[in-house]
Amino acid sequence: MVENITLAAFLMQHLQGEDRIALIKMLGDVAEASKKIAGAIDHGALMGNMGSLATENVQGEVQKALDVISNDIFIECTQQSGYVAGMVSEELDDAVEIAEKHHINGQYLLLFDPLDGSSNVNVNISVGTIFSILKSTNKTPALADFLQPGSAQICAGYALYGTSTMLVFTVGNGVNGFTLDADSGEFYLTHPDMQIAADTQEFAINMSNYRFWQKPVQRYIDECLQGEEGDRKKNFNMRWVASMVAEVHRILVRGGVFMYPTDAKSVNGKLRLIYEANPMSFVVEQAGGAATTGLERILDVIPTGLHQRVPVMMGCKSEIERLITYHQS
Ligand code: AHM
Ligand code: MG
Repeated sequence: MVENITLAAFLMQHLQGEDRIALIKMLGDVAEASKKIAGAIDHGALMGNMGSLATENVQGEVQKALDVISNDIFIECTQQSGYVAGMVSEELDDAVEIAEKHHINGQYLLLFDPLDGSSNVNVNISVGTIFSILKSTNKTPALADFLQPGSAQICAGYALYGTSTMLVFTVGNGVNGFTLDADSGEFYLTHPDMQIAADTQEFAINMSNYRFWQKPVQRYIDECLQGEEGDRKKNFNMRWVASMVAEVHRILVRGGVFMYPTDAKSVNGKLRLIYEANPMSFVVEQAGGAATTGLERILDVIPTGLHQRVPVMMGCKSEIERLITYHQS
């Protein structure tokens, strides 16, 4: 074990301020949900978890898709903390209201994508859960309470179901990563104070969309591909996992940039603002990186809908600054 500090001990020692007790409880619940989702993913086809909704397995039982199972697990584990007043999930059209009697201790909002990159499940490649915590001014949160800019988040992070299960989050003073010890069921601090490298030679983008991108993104990628012979005077490597959580985690560990920009097919990009782009942008900025739509800081975008999409470019700060310059010129 790199550091023998459990998640629970870390939270007790490091969290400060008026939200301390609420965050200890809510992050504990998110960790519990992540463990259970990891278990459902691990069992995969053995549990009949791989099918799509309303299909039957060989025993004639109705199968549930893993993203629906993950959504149910996340809600079940987090709704009864006494702190959560409302939730938004990628899997549900409308916000989930929590009755006032169930959040006697606070008015926090939990926004999440229970299983990001879920197209990877059937091919046994990494997926994740993304979450964001906001404060509500209303005891019974209205739509407007959920539509706060990402800069209002008090906590955000992700669980990565990869070669090991990890929980990575920020409460606004840096980023820390915890690895699940499957034997004890405890998360341990393994990646303290994660920082994105200041320099990189790696990018992540779905290259098959090249012809649909706008000029600034084409220019950036062209220059990466020209390598040593081009203006950048260095060779670049490329990765594409098709799981934002896995891409951002790789960037936190070994640097790089991740992009899902606007394109001619999807003019607002593909990723959702309030439960995908915002939490990941908060984490990336807290690790010394940057996150932009190309035209504005993602955390400054004022949301207009629960499932609104946004163009995303995030990671190594100097590369993001370069992309912003290309978009401005
Ligand atoms: P999802 O929330 O439906 O899983 O979609 C989001 C995912 C991201 O994790 C990933 O970056 C992107 O979609 C992959 O898109 P593509 O299929 O174009 O490669
Ligand atoms: Mg998603």
